[in-house]
Amino acid sequence: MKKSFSTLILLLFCFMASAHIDFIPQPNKVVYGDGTFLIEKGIVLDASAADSFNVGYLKDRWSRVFDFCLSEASSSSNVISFKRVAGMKEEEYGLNISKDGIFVESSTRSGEFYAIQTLLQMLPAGVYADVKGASTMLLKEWSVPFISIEDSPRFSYRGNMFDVSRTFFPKEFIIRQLDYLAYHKINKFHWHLTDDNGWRIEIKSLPKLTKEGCFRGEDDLIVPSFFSGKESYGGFYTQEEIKYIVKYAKERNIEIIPEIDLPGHSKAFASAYPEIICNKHDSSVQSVQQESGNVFCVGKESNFVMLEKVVKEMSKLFDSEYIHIGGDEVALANWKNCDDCQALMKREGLKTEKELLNYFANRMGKILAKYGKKLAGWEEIVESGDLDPDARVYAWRNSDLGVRAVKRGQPTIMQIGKYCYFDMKYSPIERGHNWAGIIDVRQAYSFDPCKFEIKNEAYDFTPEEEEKIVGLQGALWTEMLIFPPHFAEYQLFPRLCATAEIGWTDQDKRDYEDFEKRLNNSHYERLYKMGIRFRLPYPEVKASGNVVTAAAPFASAVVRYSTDGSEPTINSPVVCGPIIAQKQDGLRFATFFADVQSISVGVEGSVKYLEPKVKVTVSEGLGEHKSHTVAHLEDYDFNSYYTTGRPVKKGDFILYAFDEPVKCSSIEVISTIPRIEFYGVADGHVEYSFDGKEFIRGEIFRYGKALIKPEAPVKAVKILFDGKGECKTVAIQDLRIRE
Ligand code: TNX
Repeated sequence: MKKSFSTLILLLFCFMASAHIDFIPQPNKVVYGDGTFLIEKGIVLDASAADSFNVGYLKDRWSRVFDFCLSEASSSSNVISFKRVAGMKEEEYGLNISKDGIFVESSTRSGEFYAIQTLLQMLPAGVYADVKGASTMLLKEWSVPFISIEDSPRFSYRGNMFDVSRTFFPKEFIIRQLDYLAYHKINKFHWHLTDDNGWRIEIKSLPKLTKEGCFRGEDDLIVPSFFSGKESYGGFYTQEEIKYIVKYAKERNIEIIPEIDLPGHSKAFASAYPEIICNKHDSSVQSVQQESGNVFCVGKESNFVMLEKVVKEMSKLFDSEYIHIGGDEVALANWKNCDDCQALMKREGLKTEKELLNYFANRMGKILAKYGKKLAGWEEIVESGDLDPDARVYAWRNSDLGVRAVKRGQPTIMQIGKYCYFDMKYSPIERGHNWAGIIDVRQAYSFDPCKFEIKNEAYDFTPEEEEKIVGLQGALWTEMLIFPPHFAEYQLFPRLCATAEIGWTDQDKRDYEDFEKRLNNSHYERLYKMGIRFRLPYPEVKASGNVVTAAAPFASAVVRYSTDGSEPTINSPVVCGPIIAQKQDGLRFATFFADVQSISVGVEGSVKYLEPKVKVTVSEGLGEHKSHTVAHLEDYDFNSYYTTGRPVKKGDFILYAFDEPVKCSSIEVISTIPRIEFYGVADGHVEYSFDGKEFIRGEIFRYGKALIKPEAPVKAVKILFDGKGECKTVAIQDLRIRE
């Protein structure tokens, strides 16, 4: 008995000693040695050659977990040593742990910084905590395995694109985001600073941009959008804030590439300075996002004078080589109708409006060059016409255009929709867009920026072409992120962890199953300590007769459940085995990792909605879209829906009259198109009636939804519009009526 106990201890010790670290991103060469080094009081930091920011950074993180500080001294044992050596590349480092301590080598401060990041992943996850010792008792010791790491990244560009126009994120949020990127060795932050729904960067010589172009609301020049509400919504970064953010990023080896989205996506600019659009303006010409009057006229020289002012100020604020000028989704018909644009095309010998877009990009390139910056833009800028060989192209829609940019010899960043768009849904039942497909973590991870298919055939780049692929980035567009708080983090993590590994780790060393294991075993906990409200997979729920099981997606997560149809919370009971339930429609299950939770799911098919006969009418003139007619509201097919024929006005209504009063516990009234939160009721409420004559006022719509809990059988339901909302057509789904 005694013997087997000591064998167990020995086994445990061996296991611990050889325990592998769940690094993300995986370093490119890792060799484990035999043994461990014990970090304890007395260890010193020998870092006289190291960058002083890096030293302070390490000490600061250290203080989150250890109850002794790292004092500096030169030493060859019991040490964390940083040495600068010649001949290593930018971002490259070596990290060796032996009985004498932890030894880092690099030629650059960036290599040093990434050695620190790798080291942090070998320490308890508490190193990422905001507050010292907040969630962990401070430790007296910690052992790390003997290890030898030689590491450098696959791509020099490993990025995150972040849209702060559709949803505004204040400075503090951006700072945190930069920390998260640094922890993942992501080194580029593509800051999408302007779009139709708000201009977010202070330009002193064009003050109206942030006086008027950065707020949207009922009384503002820009109309509300994406459920931003009647009140003024918005904000901007002052030049002082931008300088602070750029410096903060740089210290963490992150370069910020600012984007001003031109010449389309410019409604915010045009709201402040309406003179920028073409003189002959046809408001029926709309961009894909249903905006009209959001395109700069290329024929007006005065526009380039204005844009030069913007570039001039920006070039002083950002230290990046490139400034991104957009170029995507321009409603070209604006230029077709414009005499000035047409005259310019004639003068320049341009045959199509696409060529005019290329001309615009090249003009911007010249302005940028004057201020020491290079041109970057979305793939459209190289669709018709040449660019300066240095101009950087960001491919986004599909592989063909990425390949085309590379073949033209442009340095290219791959942000290919079906892998890199983190505003897409993780699964069909979660929130987000789906135009580029459903992107679960596996799909995001499966991307190889140097391997493409064109028309289902593999396209092999030549080595020279491959050189042009500078890297990749994960993109967060933020149309659907105004609620709830932290939803940006849900959409980004853990998908951005996949981006980090694609960018850093050689293709032949990447494996999804292994990545998932590292994520589950260690990295979720790190994300948790960082304070990120990440996305967790929901539980797998199965029912067989009256036996229901719900499995957590990985070992350190649990499933909690409720029985009354409500959302499970941290206080809900944990599922510990099969649940016996005759009636299953009230069961809801969610995965929990500490207090971070997944979406909840029920037993499939257990909720049956009532389908009483109903007649739907709408107020005079509200009309209907030709494919989404009023009749769709009467068929209880939750995939079909009704869309108004014009934008709504105060006083418009939609009336559902049941043939017979309906006895029910609740009625969910849902606007927006099914499964995507667009075209919702932004300013309205519901009413319901027991006799079809007298109506009782119910909830107002919040984020496109309202719930009725009637006290008696319901004869009629009415949706009433209290204002013009977002000045767009509105989509309504069938009522969901519960027994
Ligand atoms: C396309 S990607 C856009 C964005 C949208 C996004 C939504 C690109 C250059 N343009 O304006 O926000 O789709 O997924």
